[in-house]
Amino acid sequence: MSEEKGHYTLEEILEQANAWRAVLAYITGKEESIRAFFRDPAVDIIFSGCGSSYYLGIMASSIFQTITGMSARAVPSSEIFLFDKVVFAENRKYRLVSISRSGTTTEIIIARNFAKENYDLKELVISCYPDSELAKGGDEKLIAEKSQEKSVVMTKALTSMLLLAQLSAAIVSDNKEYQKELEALPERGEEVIKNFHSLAKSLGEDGCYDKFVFLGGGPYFGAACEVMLKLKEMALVSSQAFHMLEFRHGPKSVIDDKTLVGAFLSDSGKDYEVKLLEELRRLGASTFVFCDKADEGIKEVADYLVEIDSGLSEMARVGLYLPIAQLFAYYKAISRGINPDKPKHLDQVVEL
Ligand code: F1P
Repeated sequence: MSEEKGHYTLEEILEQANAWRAVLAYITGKEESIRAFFRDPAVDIIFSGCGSSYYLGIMASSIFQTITGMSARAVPSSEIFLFDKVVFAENRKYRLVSISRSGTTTEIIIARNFAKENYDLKELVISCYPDSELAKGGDEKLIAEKSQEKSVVMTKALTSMLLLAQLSAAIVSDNKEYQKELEALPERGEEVIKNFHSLAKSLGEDGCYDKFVFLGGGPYFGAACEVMLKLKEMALVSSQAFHMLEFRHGPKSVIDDKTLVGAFLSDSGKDYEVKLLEELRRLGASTFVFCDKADEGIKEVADYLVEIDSGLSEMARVGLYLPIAQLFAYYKAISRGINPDKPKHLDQVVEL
């Protein structure tokens, strides 16, 4: 066992493609129970989680709704028992999808018990631990067992549980084309990590930025939030996340020449997003742009470019960008002398 700083985090980031392979193998044979759980199209799906698992819920719910057409949204687990009328409307039927790497976070357990007692709903658990309290109490469970982690910060567990949610959407909607795209992720993931590891390292080690903003719309908003959290947790730097065009409405005031703006470009919003980046560069920001295929317009607004060239749709390729953003946060931590395996004030699980 190595004592090297950040050893587990780095290993877990780099082995993501294999973790996704294990998820793809695991899902085979689970199709019927997944279809049965989501059979009633008239229910609203609530994704619940804390921290990274909540941000994963934001990604998963926007993808799930887009792919299946079923109504889905994400809430932090605590909202379920503290503000249940905000979460659940009268005369609606719900299904709960509880997401937790550990399956033991106190709030998600309270939330599930509260929701089951008061709203008579069925629950699907997405986790990495089959014998956790959360997983054992779920009506259905999907477990990314090979994605259990030693590091406090979540990296491969997050993208593996995201893949479980994406595969569920493909299965429920019987969308073979989407399923095929998801099956291509491990191979694409390996290429992306190989091609952009050194960019993530050099930018992470670059000390000329002191403000970090991550932007994304649709399925990429949750990704922007997650990277914002990774930078805070691993590197202890101040970072923010916004919906892409929302950044114009006030937050752009913080921009100066020490600001790095990370942007996950979508297919749906690309033209607007490129114009926004033009504006932010005029204000002094540097841009760290994630896209699939970069045309001239994108190249002109990107100071640092992660062009993954996967050929995959915007709902399939979300997880491909995350290893590079995680590596960026990892090297930022290392260059600041911080051990990303054991971030300040944090434990792997928050148990109250
Ligand atoms: C959720 C979580 C993590 C966070 C922190 C504490 O855990 O909030 O996102 O990084 O280390 O726990 P879980 O419910 O997914 O196990």
